[in-house]
Amino acid sequence: MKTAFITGVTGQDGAYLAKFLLDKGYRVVGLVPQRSTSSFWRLDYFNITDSIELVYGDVTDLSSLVKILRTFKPDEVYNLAAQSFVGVSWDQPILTCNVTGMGALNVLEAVRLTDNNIKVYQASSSEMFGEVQEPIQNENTPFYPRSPYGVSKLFAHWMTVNYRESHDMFASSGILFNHESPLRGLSFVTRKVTDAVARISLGVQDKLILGNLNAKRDWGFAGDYVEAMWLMLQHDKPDTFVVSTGLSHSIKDLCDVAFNYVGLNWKEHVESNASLFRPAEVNILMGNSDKAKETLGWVPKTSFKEMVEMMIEADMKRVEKEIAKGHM
Ligand code: NAP
Ligand code: F7E
Repeated sequence: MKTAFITGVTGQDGAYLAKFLLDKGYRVVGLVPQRSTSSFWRLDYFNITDSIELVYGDVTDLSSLVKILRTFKPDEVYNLAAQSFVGVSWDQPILTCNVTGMGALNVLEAVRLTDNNIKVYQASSSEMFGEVQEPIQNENTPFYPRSPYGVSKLFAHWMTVNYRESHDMFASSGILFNHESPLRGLSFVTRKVTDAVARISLGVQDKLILGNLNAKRDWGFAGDYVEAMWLMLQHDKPDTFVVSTGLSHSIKDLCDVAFNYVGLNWKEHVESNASLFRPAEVNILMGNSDKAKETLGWVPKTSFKEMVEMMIEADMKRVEKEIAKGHM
């Protein structure tokens, strides 16, 4: 039986990946940072909280990572831990760089110090392309990050490449474009929209205030994307792969699809407020994942529309339960 160690196991991707690996017969060990209130709602969603060995530790604490690797001797490490909200990275640039950037280096260093045969997956991001240098981005597109988050991810990406090249480690970097699901945090735009659509259609909200409606993203489904992470570590050599759908939609398109699904016109409910604009915006992202398709046999399975509708269905059920309990 293979053992996988996942940092960020309580996040969106952590939950999908843990479920995916448990279904494959892995022993899954998950890192849990100390918080005043820990929440396992995403793991509970899949009913897998008790199937994972959850251990306290933090990616900013190298000693905790070394201790865990020595104890559990994993075959594969998936570094998903991050301060992942781009907007907050301007308010907390140092924390973001410590967790998202230095945290990744700590994971690589912990593996090098413990057993450099352990395979490492680093969760890199399309935010590294930022102010895009080519209309469609692939593994050879130059980077131009536009936020402290993007800069910290670029540091982590190059560290992963550097550990691969200088320490002969199996360290792969997945440059994943935006991916969403019913487990997405409520502050990200897709979930903010689907949650509002559920509330508006059930009569407990009227308006939705968003920021820049013209930004465009290449949005995929998290459940599809965690398979690509795993495939990267099953490949015969470590490498860098773009994971995307190849299609880009604006926030207006997102609103249109989401409000249409419940028979509403988004223009009657959505307002754009400049206070929610970012200091530096990533205007458009669109990825080319041909390398992942040809090398790993990975293709996205879920369309943008299917994903948005899946998220609305889940939000409707949750909001209906809240209304029934009088929690509005
Ligand atoms: P997420 O939901 O925000 O999850 C982040 C996880 O990191 C949470 O479990 C969080 O735990 C944990 N974490 C935060 N600080 C930590 C620390 N100091 N030590 C250990 N764990 C810590 O993010 P996601 O959407 O699942 O994304 C997973 C990874 O992929 C992240 O690295 C993200 O930056 C990257 N990524 C995401 C996307 C996307 O579209 N989703 C695209 C490209 C790359 P708490 O909740 O307890 O803080
Ligand atoms: O913003 C615009 C916003 O916060 C998407 C993270 O997982 O994907 C994610 O980063 C776009 C931006 O995601 C609102 O200005 C408009 O242009 O959903 P988001 P993100 O910044 O693309 C990448 C790949 C990651 O790696 C990150 O970890 O939507 N937008 N109005 C808004 N965004 C938010 N959050 N809220 C709004 O009201």
